[in-house]
Amino acid sequence: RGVVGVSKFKGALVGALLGDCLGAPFEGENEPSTDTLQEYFDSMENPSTKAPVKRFTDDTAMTLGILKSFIELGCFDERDIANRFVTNYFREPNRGYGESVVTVFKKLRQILNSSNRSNSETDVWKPAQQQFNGSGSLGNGGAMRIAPVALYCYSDYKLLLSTAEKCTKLTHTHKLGVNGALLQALAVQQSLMVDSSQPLDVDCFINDLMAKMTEVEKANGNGTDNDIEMPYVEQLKIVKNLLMSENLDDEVVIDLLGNSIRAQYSVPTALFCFLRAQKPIESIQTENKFRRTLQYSISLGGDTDTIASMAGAMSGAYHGLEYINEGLQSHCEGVDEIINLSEQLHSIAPSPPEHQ
Ligand code: F2R
Ligand code: MG
Ligand code: MG
Ligand code: MG
Repeated sequence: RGVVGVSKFKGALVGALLGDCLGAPFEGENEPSTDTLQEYFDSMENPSTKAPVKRFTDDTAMTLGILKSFIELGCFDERDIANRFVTNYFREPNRGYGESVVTVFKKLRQILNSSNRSNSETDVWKPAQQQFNGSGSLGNGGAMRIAPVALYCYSDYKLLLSTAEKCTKLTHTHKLGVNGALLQALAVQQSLMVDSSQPLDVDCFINDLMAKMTEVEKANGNGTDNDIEMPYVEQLKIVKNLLMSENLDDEVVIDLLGNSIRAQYSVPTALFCFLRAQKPIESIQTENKFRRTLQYSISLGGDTDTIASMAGAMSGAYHGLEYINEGLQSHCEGVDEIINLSEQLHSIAPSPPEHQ
């Protein structure tokens, strides 16, 4: 287990940012046409294309909050992250946040502003627990912002799981919301750890994730009231089967894996897009597997910014920044800032024990 290079840190966060910015214009649409997306990506790869910069959405706003908190405090601090979520939301409420998570921000603002109160009145975990009559959110809002946790904790598996869980539970406490974020964190961490100079062993990658998610779902419970014991492991089995099939029918992928704002029906989809893009896709003309990952993610429609962002984090973590087309980068808001922050996060992230 070696030390992960800075290019992979930058790739992961630039990948997440580009997926968000480039996917956002299509969020909530039915599948955009193949031609529309081919032209869109061709023009975005051209740095001289004159187009308004693509703005990032809540996915990146929340990622930046976590990233800056790690950098400034050098550790995970729930109150600081909660405060950044709240401050960022009230400064820029029009970044396309989830409908219900706003209730959490409003309650958190009161809690964070209150002084001289009892502990239970200043408990930052409470508002998320109260969502949806106490069942908690199962949206993908925990997963979409988890990349900085995967990077900061990459060398310590237990710390990665516990930190990702806490970070998610500030807004999402439903088991499906939490376990979805854990799956995303594990997928980004695995992508960091594999050597991109070798072809990706897709089978090995998915088998490793299945083994880890089996442990996670056994330990955490599944959060469903139906008889599916391990919903994420089930979704991963579908990912594996789809990866083995020669034909790739978008309708089948959407039907089996989903493209919605629910974590269960978007995190495995993002993983599938990343892994499927290791091979050519007939409807997409590019040799670049990072671009292919984003273009394919967006082509499925639905929650395009978030699925492309999560898949982009995995792909960028695997390939590293140098692999990501500079033209694509130049059309997205906040790229220089996130590259700079990635460098800072890399300099403080603990190395594997044998390298310390
Ligand atoms: N919100 C959006 N997109 C829609 C509007 C964007 C549009 N382009 C615009 O600019 O106006 N995108 C963002 O939201 C998703 C992440 O959401 P998050 O953070 O998980 O939010 P929330 O509110 O917790 O959950 C979202 C919805 O999921 C349903 N839901 C969640 N838990 C539920 C439960 N236990 N029972 C029933 N339903 C549950 C609810 O409908 C929530 O409102 C990302 O796509 C991000 O890009
Ligand atoms: Mg968004
Ligand atoms: Mg299509
Ligand atoms: Mg979204």
